[in-house]
Amino acid sequence: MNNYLDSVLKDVKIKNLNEPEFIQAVNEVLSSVEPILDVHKEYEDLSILERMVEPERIIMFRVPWVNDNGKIVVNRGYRVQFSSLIGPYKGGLRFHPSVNLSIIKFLGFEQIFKNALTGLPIGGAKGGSDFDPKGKSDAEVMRFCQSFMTELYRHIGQDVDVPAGDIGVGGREIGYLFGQYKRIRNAYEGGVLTGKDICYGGSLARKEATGYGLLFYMREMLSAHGQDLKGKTVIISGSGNVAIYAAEKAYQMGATVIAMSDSNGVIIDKKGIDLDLIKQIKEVERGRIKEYMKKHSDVTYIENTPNYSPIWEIKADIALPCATQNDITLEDAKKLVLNGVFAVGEGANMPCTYDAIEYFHHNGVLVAPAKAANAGGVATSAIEMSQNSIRYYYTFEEVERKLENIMINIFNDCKNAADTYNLGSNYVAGANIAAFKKLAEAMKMQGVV
Ligand code: NDP
Ligand code: 2IT
Repeated sequence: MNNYLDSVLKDVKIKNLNEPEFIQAVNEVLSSVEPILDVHKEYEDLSILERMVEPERIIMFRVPWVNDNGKIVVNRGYRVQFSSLIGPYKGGLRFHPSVNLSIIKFLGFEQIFKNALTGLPIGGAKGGSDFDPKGKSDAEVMRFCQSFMTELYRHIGQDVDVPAGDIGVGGREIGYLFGQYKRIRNAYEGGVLTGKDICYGGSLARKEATGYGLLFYMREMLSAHGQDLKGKTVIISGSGNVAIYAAEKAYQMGATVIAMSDSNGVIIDKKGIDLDLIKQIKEVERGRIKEYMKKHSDVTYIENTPNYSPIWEIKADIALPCATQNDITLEDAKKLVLNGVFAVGEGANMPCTYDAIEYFHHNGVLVAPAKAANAGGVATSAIEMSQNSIRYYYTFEEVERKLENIMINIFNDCKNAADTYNLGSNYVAGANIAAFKKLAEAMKMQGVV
């Protein structure tokens, strides 16, 4: 790293001492952008990096609500409005007991770059709470969402900040959040949240978008290396929104998904995972993946143990981490390489540690980087916003074609950046550089703000 990068990173480490995920995300970007800083010396004079790593605004708030037993519970709410450089703050809300400021800041930071790659006018943000929707009744989830929105509403708006879903926030939560926002504002401002149901202003294909987009990106990346998905075996961590629709598109492209997981364990079904059953268990019953065995007795189920995910020990051609951050460590990467994996697609945000990515690259494994490969979700959120603005809707096929074109463009941007800076097939660096350049140029034009 050159002196400028080194000093910015040191400063970030000092200022954000107890935020390991945030430091990790900043480190990954700063480790990639040296080649472009060498060409654009003015970026240092303009303090581009210092401005990029500091959120515009952080909001933290108390979320009190009453559970079904009449007890008052207090959670913590967050919204990190990281950058409005190229559009309204935009990014999901995560409800999970592990949520803390470091996690929301890493997600908000990555969102700026991801959103820039979509080519659409959206800034970067993330929010959420340490509330755990698991095991809660619908009424409890509703009361929590109403309390959360009673504070959040004053900070968001369809031209200001547009939240959406992430882990633990799906159609049900977005519905409750939207209802409360509308009630407080006494106005239908459809574009204030995305991921809405179709019946009150959502977009067709938003639910499918992240997973489908990941596979479109994967197809483009493989095709640039003379490969395709036909006949390949795929393992997918997670069985939530991203994982399910990644699996669906993988099947449509001729691959076979042989394993999926949740936070308790992994199901291995060599015949091919029965996706209708996964949807029934996860989307309808909100159950555990283990229940898959009730219908299919000839499959293997392995429990997770702390810091150990058995899914990465399964032999497959392609691995798609679609659960959470730091899911694939260096140890997991070594097992995957030993088992002959040839491509990894990051459906989740920062699912591979930096040393795991380096290990993949050194061993010729192609990596589709999160900021680019999972950008189909937020891109389709932007398409939802534009439909809300024109008070019209596109068909499923129209949205899917737009999504496909966006993913093709994103891959080409990553590849062009990798080619321009002689990075070979390091699309992780390619994505960081392509996004960084757009943001740095916008920052240059807008003055010191
Ligand atoms: P969901 O809540 O729908 O699903 C999350 C899945 O990951 C569940 O199967 C969950 O298992 C598993 N999981 C979550 N946390 C852990 C953990 N700590 N350890 C093991 N497994 C875990 O979320 P999404 O599918 O929406 O999000 C998945 C990932 O994709 C996240 O990293 C998110 O940031 C990213 N993403 C999401 C987008 C979207 O549009 N939704 C867009 C781009 C990225 P369990 O049910 O047992 O908790
Ligand atoms: O990480 C992500 O890109 C998301 N969770 C989706 C964000 C959005 O605004 O649709």
